[in-house]
Amino acid sequence: MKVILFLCLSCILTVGRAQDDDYVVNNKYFPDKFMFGCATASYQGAWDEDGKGQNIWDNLTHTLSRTAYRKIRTMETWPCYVKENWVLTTIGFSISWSGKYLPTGFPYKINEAGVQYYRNFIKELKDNGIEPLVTIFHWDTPQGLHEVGGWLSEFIVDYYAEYARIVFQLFGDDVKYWLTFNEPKQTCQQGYGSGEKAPFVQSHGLGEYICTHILLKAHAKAWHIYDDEFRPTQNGLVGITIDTPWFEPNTTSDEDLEASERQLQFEFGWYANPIFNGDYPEIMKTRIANRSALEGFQTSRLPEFTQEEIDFINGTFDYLGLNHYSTYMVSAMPEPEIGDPSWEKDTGIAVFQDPSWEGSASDWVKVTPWGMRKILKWVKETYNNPAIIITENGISDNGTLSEDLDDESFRSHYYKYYLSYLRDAMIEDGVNVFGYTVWSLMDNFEWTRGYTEKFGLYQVDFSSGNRTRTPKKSATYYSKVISTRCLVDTCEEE
Ligand code: GBH
Repeated sequence: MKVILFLCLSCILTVGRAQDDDYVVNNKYFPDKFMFGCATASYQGAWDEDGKGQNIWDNLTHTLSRTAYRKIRTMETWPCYVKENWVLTTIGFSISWSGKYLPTGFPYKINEAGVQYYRNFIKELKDNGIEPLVTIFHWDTPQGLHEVGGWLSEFIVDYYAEYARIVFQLFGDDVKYWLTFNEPKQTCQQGYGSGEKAPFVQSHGLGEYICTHILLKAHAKAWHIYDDEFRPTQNGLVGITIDTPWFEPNTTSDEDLEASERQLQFEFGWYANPIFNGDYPEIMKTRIANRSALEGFQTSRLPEFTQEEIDFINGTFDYLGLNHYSTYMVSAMPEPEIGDPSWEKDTGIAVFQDPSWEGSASDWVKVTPWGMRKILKWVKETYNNPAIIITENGISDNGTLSEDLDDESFRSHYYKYYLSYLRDAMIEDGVNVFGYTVWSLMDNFEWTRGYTEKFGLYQVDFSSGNRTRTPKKSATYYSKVISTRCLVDTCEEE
């Protein structure tokens, strides 16, 4: 009886928040200079290119068969937009650390053909008026570095920094927008904490903190290398992409408001706070230290930065990349019992989604466009109004070949409303958003979910020899948004 009552109450309470029936789509033109584009990532497209080296995902999907899916080789990214005469202003892609130009992941062996491949690609983009937005690391740790400790070894800081230096040297004359890492939380928390992503290390409440501590130093080192050695001649910008959902307080109680703030700090502030404000969020330092002591640890499971490290990491950004897809509800809960540690217990918050929210092929992506405005406003207020580009935002279908092309009321609708709330955030809340790239240009390899969740504006037929690509209706909608800078039929100046 109690349970039923609770469920009904929560339905009534959440309906108003979830749906904003009177909401009117923003009809103000986007600024002329706003960068619109598509995002992609190296490993999720091509595999087995000539001379490419192994990374931890190759190893898991092929050698160890740890995921149910084997990677299929797709065609290059570029013919797609060129052929269709897209009006993209930017395209995001990542460089593979152990890719064709650096097959071992180590700088002692550079493959000229691989260098030429990236140079041609970047030139092709620029010739078509498209600004390359390049991610240096999107989860594909070279296998050789993994075998000597990967992101749990301090040694990787210098190896990553050296890799970044080479990338700046080779391509920095033409690339003006760099991102050091894509979603470090997924590399660390999923790779070394929960163990849901490669390299599948399960070290709850310990491995993810060690990984993050090391990764943040690698990020800072790459930023400093650019700042000292390349910025004077290349004049580009170096940022980092951090992902976060919006966390909506379940009620307006002080406890639930605090839960929302705390969850955002554990999820996003964990990475953003050291880079933007100098150290881990206070709430993380306090909670993890307290829980560690009660668990019997001699020191906090959250490592401490020295003052020198704080000074080195603080301020290492020129802009922020934000990946945002969906929203969760949060509520305060009793302190989790002391026992085996975990990041979730360290947060101590109940996180859930509203069953009435429209879903997708990915259980974590619900259509909650209002969260876009809230997260942007929160980031602006918490980190002193940084320049932001939304580097990923999108929704998945099941990839049923004939049905999913007709995605007007699904994917086009998602983009229209997310972009509308984004535009609201710019106008109403003064958030400094300068660009947006959808995830993703084409259907691709969705990590441990293989080819079951498809985020592309272009459908890829993975069973056809040349991987036939067909635009979904959302591709047409988005292309129109870019060329008109307007989400609806007619727009007006701000
Ligand atoms: C992005 O991450 C990735 O950057 C991109 O490579 C990927 O293709 C894209 O998402 C679409 O998935 O399994 O319920 O625990 C988005 C952030 C964080 C979303 C981890 C999935 C796991 C949810 N991701 N999250 S769950």
